[in-house]
Amino acid sequence: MIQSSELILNPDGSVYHLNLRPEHIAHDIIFVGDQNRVEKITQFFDSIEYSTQKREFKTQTGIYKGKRISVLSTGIGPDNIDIVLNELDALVNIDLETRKPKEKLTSLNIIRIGTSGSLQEDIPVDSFVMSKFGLGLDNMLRSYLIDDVSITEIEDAFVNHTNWDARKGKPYVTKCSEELEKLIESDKISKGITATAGGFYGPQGRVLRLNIQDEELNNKMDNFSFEGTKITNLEMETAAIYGLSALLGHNALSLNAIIANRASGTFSEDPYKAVDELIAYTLNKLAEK
Ligand code: R1P
Repeated sequence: MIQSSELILNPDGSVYHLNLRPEHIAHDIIFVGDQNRVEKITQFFDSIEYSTQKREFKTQTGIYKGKRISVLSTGIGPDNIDIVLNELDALVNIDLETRKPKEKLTSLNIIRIGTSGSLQEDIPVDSFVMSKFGLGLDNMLRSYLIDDVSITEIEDAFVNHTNWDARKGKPYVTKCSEELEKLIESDKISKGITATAGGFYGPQGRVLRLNIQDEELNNKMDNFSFEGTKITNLEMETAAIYGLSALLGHNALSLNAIIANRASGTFSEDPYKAVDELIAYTLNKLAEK
């Protein structure tokens, strides 16, 4: 039995941070970072059956073209992804009454619709990127036993290529769900490795007033390629989502609208438009499933 200090439930039986009970979530779930993006998606739904919010975690569940979908905001960063994935998994794979893992496990389908900065000149602002792999520059996933899901060959190649300082912890590489990749892919979407940082400024090479440990890191990432696959973009959730989903038995895919190009120093003139287009594209693909 899992103790109440380890799996914390609210008085109404909902999981501690997400405020959700098992009946409140669909098996197809869209993640967004920004809580205001939840309604940008559910405004297209035929109906909404449930809404809740605690802190940055806002969830709405409803029907889109006959399909039950939940949309959930994760907030920013891999630490939040740890909370979101563990609590969602508890909703489907732990009996909250007996506090024991279920024998028959359920796989959720998770698609992130995010915003991100491109590292490649030829992946311009307002385009879309699908993350074939997540490259975690944070250390969150390394609290778990990840040998079965992490891709050591790419990790080692990246560490060598960047002369990565071991004091920052070893980067981890995780993979998307091939099933969801096939469902969503099209010639409109670039594919590559998405680097996930544990912060927005120093961890992504932005210098304001503080010196950073490796000023050349973004250039080195831009030049990195593993068997022809390049690092396309830099954001703050994908590698953690892929890693925890793989460990827990869920299917995950991350899509990002490129709103900044770090190589050319440009920012989208209308970032909301690109996000809206990616939302419409993804919802229609999900409805076809
Ligand atoms: C940083 O501004 C946030 O934006 C990006 C990053 O991953 C980080 O969460 O994604 P979202 O727009 O989905 O939040």
